[in-house]
Amino acid sequence: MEGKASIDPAVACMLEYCEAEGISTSLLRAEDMKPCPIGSGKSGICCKVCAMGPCRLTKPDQVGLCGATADVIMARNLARSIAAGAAAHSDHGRDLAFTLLAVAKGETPDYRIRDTQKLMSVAQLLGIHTDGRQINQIAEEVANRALSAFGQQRGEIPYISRAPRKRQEIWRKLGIVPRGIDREVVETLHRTHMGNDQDAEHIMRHALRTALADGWGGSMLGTDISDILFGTPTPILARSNLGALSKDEVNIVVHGHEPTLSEMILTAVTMPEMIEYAKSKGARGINLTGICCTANELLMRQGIATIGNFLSQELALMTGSIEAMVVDIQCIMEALAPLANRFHTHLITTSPKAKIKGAKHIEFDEHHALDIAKEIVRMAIDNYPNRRQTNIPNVLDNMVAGFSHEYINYMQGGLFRGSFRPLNDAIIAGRIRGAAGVVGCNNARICQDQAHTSVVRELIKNDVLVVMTGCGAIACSKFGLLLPEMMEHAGKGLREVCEAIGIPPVLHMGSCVDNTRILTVLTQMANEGGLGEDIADLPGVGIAPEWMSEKALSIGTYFVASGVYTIFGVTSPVASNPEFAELISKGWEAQVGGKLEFEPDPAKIVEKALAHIDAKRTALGLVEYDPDRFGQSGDRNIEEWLETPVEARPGGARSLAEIEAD
Ligand code: MSK
Repeated sequence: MEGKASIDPAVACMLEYCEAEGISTSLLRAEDMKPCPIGSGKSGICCKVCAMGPCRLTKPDQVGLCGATADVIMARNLARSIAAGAAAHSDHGRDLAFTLLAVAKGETPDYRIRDTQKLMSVAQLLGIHTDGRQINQIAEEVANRALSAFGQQRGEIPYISRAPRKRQEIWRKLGIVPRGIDREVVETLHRTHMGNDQDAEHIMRHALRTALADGWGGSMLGTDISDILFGTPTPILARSNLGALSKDEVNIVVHGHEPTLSEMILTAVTMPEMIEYAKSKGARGINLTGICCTANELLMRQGIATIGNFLSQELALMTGSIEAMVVDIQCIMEALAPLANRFHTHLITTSPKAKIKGAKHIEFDEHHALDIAKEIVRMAIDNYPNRRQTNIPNVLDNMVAGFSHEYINYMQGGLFRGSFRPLNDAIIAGRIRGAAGVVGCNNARICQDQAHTSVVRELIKNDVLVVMTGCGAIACSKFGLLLPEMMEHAGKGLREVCEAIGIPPVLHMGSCVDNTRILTVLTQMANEGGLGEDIADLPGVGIAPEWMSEKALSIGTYFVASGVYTIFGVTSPVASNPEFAELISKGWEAQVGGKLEFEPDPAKIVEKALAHIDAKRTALGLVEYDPDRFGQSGDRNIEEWLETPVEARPGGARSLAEIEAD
């Protein structure tokens, strides 16, 4: 990578340490190992679906040994990545459904249903009868109905009915409503096997269906069941960055994506017997923090600090302060194992689906969750006396997280009058220009957090309300962007709305699975009225400025299939084939209303996003966006008004305090 590796001062500090100690990290390896220009789709395309290849196509009209053309190879590669991403998210959702089933059957004494209201609303969405039934009976049927959505062979997965009616009709007309979550993933692998589906447009249409099985299937079930089991998030204050590691407590870091074990570890670390045990080993207590989306899960519901996003995972170990890093699934670098061995850290894998050579494996089983969590916590405590010199950067920021779609509804009117009317009205009036979902990973090929933060700053400056998830949200949390104070940097209209409701202009909505919360928000906005009838009508965009994972491709594709213009940064896997790039941009737009584009320059991403938002405003017949129309109300004006001498105020009006002082 050229230029700075990260804008995060904590990371910069740790990289200096790496250099001094001669330790390699992904950020440094990115300098030594350049991406393959053909495999990346930049200057050609590579097919390796059979043993006659890999065939590398680098010249115009060149074909593979079997005659496969560049567009078909590109479609196969991209569709397979989308299927892998959909499989990862959905398998996560499936495991949560199994946990809910075990809870309902009374097989897991350590878990309980924390949000019965959410259970009821999910039951209703799934068409499950609730009147006069016990909570456990309803939960069991919800879990079984969720599980059947994975293996279903015909018909439609249940949450399709949650989308705006017009959107459902588009999907049905195109024949892309998922029949079953697993079925669509398997069919992608079948279609892209050597010598099968060999029409790029046809392959990519099924990729849309597969991604929908993720967004409106596995992921959405994952989010809903997590809320049922662990609580639906509401705003919560928390800390962010490596400075949240403790110098004199046992540090346990959870990393990956699942809330199941990490919630139990949280229970274990707050038990008096565990705290006493930590003290007996010379520590002041136990400090639980997280990385990546396991962190986001604990943050959203419990306010547990995040110490970093994807590219900070190796650096966290080098602080020498972590007694145990407990990992579950996804986005966990293999490099952690040799690194942990250089320090005193126990790297503990816990999923039956994810082992790492060199790590300790303590397999998680929800039937004995607390016992396993206590074993892990004890192991971390026992490791505390082995701690040597620590190197924790003194970098810390605060954030407000916890914006579920239920809370966003509630904050616009309270318990009885909650709705999306105020948000829609603010967009219609032009106070808010539009909305953007800025999500996704870090990528070692570009400066960490720079694209996320610059895109978000520009959007709010231009009166665009931003919702975030995943590592993008963590990036912004490290720079104070998730605090209400950031409204100072928002456009005048957006600031008025944030002041009136009391929210930051950037809302943290959760982990990468929780991108489905954004789908629900978009649906509620479309259903509320005044902004068209469909998600594709809304003045909104999706952006993944620093993406790297296959899950990001699946998320981007289900947003496109749901009608959203989605822009990916960093690099384009379709750069060498402009016709194919057109197929998933204008081609998809003509079919589903959303399009997928790749644009590495963050400034151009913002330009494209704003142009799209304005075009949607025009199509809806809304007033033209004017950055100076608003700003006459709000806290700042009250302050200015109070500073104005009474005689210079219109009508000589006085505040209550001034009247009382007289
Ligand atoms: S953890 S998928 S690096 S957002 Fe969800 Fe972060 Fe991307 Fe993993």
